[in-house]
Amino acid sequence: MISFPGELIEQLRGAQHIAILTGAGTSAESGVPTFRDGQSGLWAQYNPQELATPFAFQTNPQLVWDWYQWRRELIAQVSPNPGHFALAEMQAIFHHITLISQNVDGLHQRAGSQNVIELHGNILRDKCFNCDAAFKAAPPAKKSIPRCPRCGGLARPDVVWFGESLDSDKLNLAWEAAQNCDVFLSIGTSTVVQPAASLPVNAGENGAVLIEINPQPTPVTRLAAYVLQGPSGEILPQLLDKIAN
Ligand code: BJW
Ligand code: ZN
Repeated sequence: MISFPGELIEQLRGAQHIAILTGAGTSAESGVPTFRDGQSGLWAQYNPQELATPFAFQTNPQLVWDWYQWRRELIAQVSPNPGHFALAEMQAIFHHITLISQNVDGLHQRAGSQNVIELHGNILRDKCFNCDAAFKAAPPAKKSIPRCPRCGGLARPDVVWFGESLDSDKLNLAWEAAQNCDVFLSIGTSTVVQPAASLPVNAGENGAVLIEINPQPTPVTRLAAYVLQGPSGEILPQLLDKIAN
């Protein structure tokens, strides 16, 4: 059992508005690889410039498509972990929680979370590379790239690649939550990818109590009032138990 500082529990219980930012580490215990973890992260094996940029898709659409289809297949086979469920339950108990995720795997929603702000999109949707029209994602087994029913352009996953802008409505909601919360939790993210990485910094500058949950230090660690070092799938259920009882 983890022993949480009493003050941390009091601050969570008394918070008017809690904002939560999650990253790939939140899904690690479900079996979804993170991006930047040494040996196991996706970027240890694959070059982001060849897979997660519009230029990569323009240059070699089939390579990019195959990689996303492989990840879709993987995600279809996994389930939310106790960390996802604890966050969903927290949202149900405290109605003043904004959940912001960089994850594209939809596992928060599958665990029951509502109104998730998906900053980097969702891998389970496709959109047209040419005209942006949204359409239902191809099944993971589909090897050929579907065409847009509207303009004939190639389908691509509805995720945000490097060099692409985030949806401005979602980003505004995330900024608002970071600026107005009194407690901000940064969970399972390396906080190196902008603009998401600025959310905890911004919240801290606006007076929020910053809490980090991560087995490894990140740029946020030195700014955080509380650092809960360890896997979110273990820490979050215990934290929920403590604040709810
Ligand atoms: C555990 C755990 C366990 C392990 N429990 N924890 C300003 C300065 C410098 C650069 C830029 C800037 N502004 C924009 C940029 C460029 C770029 C950027 O930030 N680059 C940096 C890398 C330097 N940003 C962009 O291009 C963004 N667009 C943008 O800003 O548009 C405007 C603009 C354009 C051009 C120029 C300037 C402005 C878009 C970013 C899109 C990111 N896309 C990806 C791919 C999504 C699709 C896909 O899935 O394929 O999003 S990249 C990847 O990183 C993915 C993630 O959401 C994102 C963040 O990663 P995350 O979640 O933090 O994962 P990891 O792996 O990094 O960390 C995992 C953590 O978990 C670790 O800390 C572990 O310790 C921990 N962990 N097990 C808890 N069990
Ligand atoms: Zn189109």
